[in-house]
Amino acid sequence: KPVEQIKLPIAKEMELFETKFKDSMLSKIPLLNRITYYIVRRKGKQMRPMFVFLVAKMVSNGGFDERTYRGASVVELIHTATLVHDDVVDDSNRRRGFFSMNALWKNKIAVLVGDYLLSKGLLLSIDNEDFDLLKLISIAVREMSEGELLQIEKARKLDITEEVYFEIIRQKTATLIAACCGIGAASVGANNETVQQMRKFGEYIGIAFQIKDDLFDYTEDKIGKPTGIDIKEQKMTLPLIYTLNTCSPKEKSWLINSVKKHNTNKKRVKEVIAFVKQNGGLEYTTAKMHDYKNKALAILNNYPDSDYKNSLLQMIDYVVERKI
Ligand code: 2DE
Ligand code: MG
Ligand code: MG
Ligand code: MG
Ligand code: MG
Repeated sequence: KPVEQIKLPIAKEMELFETKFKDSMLSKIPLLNRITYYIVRRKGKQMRPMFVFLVAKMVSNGGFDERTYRGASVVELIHTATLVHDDVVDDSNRRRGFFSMNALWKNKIAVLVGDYLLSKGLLLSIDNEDFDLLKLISIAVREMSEGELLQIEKARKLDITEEVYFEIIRQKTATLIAACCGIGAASVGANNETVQQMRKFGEYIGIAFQIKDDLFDYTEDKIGKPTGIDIKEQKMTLPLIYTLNTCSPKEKSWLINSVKKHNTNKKRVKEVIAFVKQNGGLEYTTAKMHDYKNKALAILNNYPDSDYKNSLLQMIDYVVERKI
């Protein structure tokens, strides 16, 4: 398992983190504890805490601080809050192969649980006077909210530009990974230049991560992941944006018509996917993803070799090569 391999140099930290993260959600309200119990059992790969720990260790040559644990808990709390809210916003019933919060408890409860997790994250920093970490995470919260709204405003427009697409994914996805890497560095007292460099590093990986996610919507369904969901939702992502910008006027109006009027017709969506592929939309998008991967690699080159750096290198590979 690639992720297990990557975790090796921080196995002890990840194990201790488990308990700390669980404790960070405790409440006096029984309903909340039932829900957070469900969250912990359905946890994801915990890539974001891994970024916090690996960056903290890489920039300080294995050094560590209790603040690093709090930084990891804060990012995982905020990440969980955003997913809970995202599934409400997207009206999505599934998350990580299980029922989403809103599917099980309805929107009302999901919105409030998201707010609770957000406040617990912010308070964890405030109570410990980790104001530098608090600032980094707060920037990410603001940008994610802006990114979601920018997506609502622009992603269904057929004349969306590549520039706007990249701004949406930078804000909605990359900014949180940027915060993880910045927080990792800041938690061990790295100077501002290093913190900013690590934020950039995280941003590049985050952009590559979302491009990969958007590519999944066009790639053959071999692993039980549905394709064509973004098209059905009329969400324009890079493969389609590129195709719209490079095909003939006649093909363009067919595409526009497909997305505008036939987006719920499965056969037509499959034809759109086939057309995008034939037009080189996936090669183009994959090349862009690799550009961002290489930008992230270039930053890592400034740091001396270590097990932590090695894990971060594997993490970058995992982001662009993963099958789910
Ligand atoms: C996932 O995008 C992006 C999530 C950011 C959500 C941010 C919100 C505002 P996708 P998937 C809702 C911030 C809220 C806070 C801090 C409580 O494309 O496929 O929907 O994972 O991704 O659903
Ligand atoms: Mg979503
Ligand atoms: Mg969403
Ligand atoms: Mg997606
Ligand atoms: Mg996704």
